[in-house]
Amino acid sequence: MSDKSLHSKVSKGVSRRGFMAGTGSILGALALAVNTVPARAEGVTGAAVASAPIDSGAHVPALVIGTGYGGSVAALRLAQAGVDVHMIEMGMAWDTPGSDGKIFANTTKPDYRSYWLRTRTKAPLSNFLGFPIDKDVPRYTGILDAEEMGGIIVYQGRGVGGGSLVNGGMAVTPKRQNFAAILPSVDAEEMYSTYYPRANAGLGVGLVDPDWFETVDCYQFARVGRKHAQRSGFPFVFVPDVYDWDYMKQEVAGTVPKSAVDGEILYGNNAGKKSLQKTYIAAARATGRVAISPLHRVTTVSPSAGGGYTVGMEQLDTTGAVVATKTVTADRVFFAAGSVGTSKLLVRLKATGALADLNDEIGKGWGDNGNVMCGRANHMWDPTGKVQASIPCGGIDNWDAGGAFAEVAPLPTGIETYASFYLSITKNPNRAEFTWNAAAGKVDLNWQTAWKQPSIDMAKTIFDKINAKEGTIYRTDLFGTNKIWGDHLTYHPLGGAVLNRATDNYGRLRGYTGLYVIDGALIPGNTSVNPFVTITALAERNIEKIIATDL
Ligand code: FAE
Repeated sequence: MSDKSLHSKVSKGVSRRGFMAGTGSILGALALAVNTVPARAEGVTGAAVASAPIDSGAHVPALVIGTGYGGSVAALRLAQAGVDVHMIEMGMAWDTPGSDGKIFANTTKPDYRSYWLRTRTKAPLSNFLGFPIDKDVPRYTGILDAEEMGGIIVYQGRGVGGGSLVNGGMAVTPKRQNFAAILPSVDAEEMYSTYYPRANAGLGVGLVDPDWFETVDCYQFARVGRKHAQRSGFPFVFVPDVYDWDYMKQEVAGTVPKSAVDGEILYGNNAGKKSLQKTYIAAARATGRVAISPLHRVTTVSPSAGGGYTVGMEQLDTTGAVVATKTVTADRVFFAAGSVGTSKLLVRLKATGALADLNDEIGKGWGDNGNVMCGRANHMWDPTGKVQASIPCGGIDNWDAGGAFAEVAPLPTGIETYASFYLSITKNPNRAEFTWNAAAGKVDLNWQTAWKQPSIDMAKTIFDKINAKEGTIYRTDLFGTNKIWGDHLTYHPLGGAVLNRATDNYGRLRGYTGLYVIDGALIPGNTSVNPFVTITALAERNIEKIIATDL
């Protein structure tokens, strides 16, 4: 795909609307069957190797750590500027079907592909009707990492495409009046006139057809969510997404294999979702200048004697075992391992002396984007539907009044649950710090579960009122027994190497020429909406400046 075609994809409807938030929710899995690893799944490792992994001793002009949003933007734009790029990705390539003929597992049937090196699933919704739903699965380099960081579980995508492989695709540009609080040192005019439109174009963002939305069973849950919101005086807004809406129409019409309408999302989507593999990464590969090494995990970065940087890495097999260690050199290194991945690397490298001149802002300013989940129990006359599209398309906007935006999220269980489910993004002011734990030889995060209370309070400004109006109650069976709030997790980690603090105003790490941060670690903890459009737009802004002035 050419850059031109990437840009030509901006949906006019989307860019005019000044979107509102939603979130990438997605949900628990009602697992019934657990697969074992089929013998041919091992071939996935082979496929990764076949995609030309980097050789030990190699030298590359630009090395990008991670293949999520920030990394993919950096790779594409550097390559277009004539720079050869090698991307290093700890997860799999996700380009080879398993024994069921599909690359990705269904949300309702997690299997060996679903979790990153776990022997038991860790579904965001842990319970249903009070019963735990997690299942044993074979340990494998699966797609979703549920990383337990002290007081919070941070969900992240693993593989070529990063979070775009597992997320809900909700592609939201924050309201302009909120931007100064999100990235105070960045020129808003420039972002809204150039970089947000460029990011939306590159990502292929579009909006559900509002007329079609009114007619289909798979969005009954959202129409019920809208009705309840509006009856309590809250605005309901449509939220853009990177799902191919025409494909979803065909799914509903029964003319193509079902994907979102069959609940595919949390463990990957086999058809309609425009993950980075189909957008930025496809365009980057098409330049002929970008190579990717999947199942390679960067462990060290340090200055080389002859200039540039020495980068150490481990090659993994699909059990997570290290099968090789490699050392390469690079003129420039872009940290794009995600907020947690980049922060953990930088904190360790500073503390252990490999990058001792990094400043004291490294590891600071981390937030959860105020994520909190809850469910409401509807009356029998308000069913939310047996079939629910896994792609959310609307939400309740109470940001100005209460500091919350609540995505009306699907619960694609395949049965009628009479539940309305929500993932709220809230204005939570708490910020945590990553620190080096020398005794344990690992990086810790000091987030406390109790720090979610401001998020719960803000979400309650919406749902207490709706419950009072509708005569309904909260579900207490989704996150344990007798537990209303999903306050144990985030889908939206942000910060840890904050722009204009740990780096300069364009992501250049202070203390080292040629080292850059270009992912969610730059954003100080909250975007007021789902983060990936902002991460992409900021990366577009920063890489343009870096190419113009540093190369
Ligand atoms: P990210 O996409 O996480 O990419 C980092 C990559 O680096 C990953 O592929 C890692 O495997 C790799 N990596 C990490 N450490 C290393 C290492 N040492 N060596 C090599 N590779 C490494 O980073 N956001 C939205 O805007 N809308 C949504 O609808 C939405 N829904 C979500 C639903 C779920 C379930 C989840 C988990 C997230 C969701 N998000 C959503 C968040 C979004 O995916 C996330 O903000 C971005 O993916 C972050 O982009 P980054 O480029 O920072």
